[in-house]
Amino acid sequence: MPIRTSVPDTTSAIDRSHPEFPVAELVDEDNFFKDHTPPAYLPEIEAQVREFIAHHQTTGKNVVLVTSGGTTVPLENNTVRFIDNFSAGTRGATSAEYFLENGYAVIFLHREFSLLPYSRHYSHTTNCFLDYMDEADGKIEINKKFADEMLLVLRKYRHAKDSNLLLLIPYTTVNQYLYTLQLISKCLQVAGKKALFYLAAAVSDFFLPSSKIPEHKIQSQATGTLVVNLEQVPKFLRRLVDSWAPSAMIVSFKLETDANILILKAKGALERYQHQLVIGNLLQTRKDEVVFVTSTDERWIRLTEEQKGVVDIESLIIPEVIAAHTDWTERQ
Ligand code: 9Z3
Repeated sequence: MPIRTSVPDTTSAIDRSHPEFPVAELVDEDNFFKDHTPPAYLPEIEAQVREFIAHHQTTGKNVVLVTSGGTTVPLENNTVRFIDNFSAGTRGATSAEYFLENGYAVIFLHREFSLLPYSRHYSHTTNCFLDYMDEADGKIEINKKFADEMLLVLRKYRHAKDSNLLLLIPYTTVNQYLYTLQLISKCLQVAGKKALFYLAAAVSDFFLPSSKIPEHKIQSQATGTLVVNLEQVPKFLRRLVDSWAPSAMIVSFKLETDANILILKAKGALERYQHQLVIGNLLQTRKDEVVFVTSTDERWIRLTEEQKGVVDIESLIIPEVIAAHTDWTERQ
């Protein structure tokens, strides 16, 4: 049975005796886990992750955790409404393919129903998947126009699957994401320097603590307004760098919409969390250019005019990230 993260947990509801959730400080990561219950399926995921990592201890492959998609913040336990973070999952799913092509094993922590490696070529497109099919002599076949490319994708997909190179782990809510990220990080400790974190998921900065979430759908009020007081999500990247995965290389993404603050914010994240690399991107141009920011350097990677819309920018990003990982590993 596949794990379904989009099914809400309805066992808790508003608890007015619960103390106010404090503003984000060092102890907040601990408070967060103290005040929020882990998803019930977590032990199942732990078994899958441990098995996958143990397998790649024997193959000797580097293992990358790619996070992808946006987290949700439910406003009700029986969730009708939620706040979402923007991400189709293109960056994560495409990057995972290039990591696989370059010899990494991939744990793909993704928003359930967002884009997946390989199937992304045929799902969520403007075409229905049936547009890729034709009928010939009463049988279904792949439309000749797409067949050659689909064969290449199929071969790569089968290779990843048959060689146990790709582990798909879903999340939906920010709570599920954080618990699962923590779990996988701790499991990956055994891989030491061979572990790489590539954090492309769009994680909410704000959330509603479980003690303030009503069980049932919020009813419209006589006033006609709904006021929601969100708390700040603790900055988990610091905990990831310091204690969950201190021996791994960590790459995070910084998303902005204002070009004037992108580099500043990326540098701020590096200083704050002391990890190895921040990849900055703007929502408007994310498919065409990104900037690599390290403690010593900032460097743009851009598609040429001819490449735009034809070449995946991830085909340029991933070899650079891998070179940085190799270089960093050698210097440790
Ligand atoms: C990104 O910046 C990703 O590249 C995108 C990819 C979400 C823009 P798509 O899936 O989009 O291809 O549609 N991810 C990081 C977003 C984020 O929330 N970063 C945090 C921040 O900027 C730091 S972890 O503060």
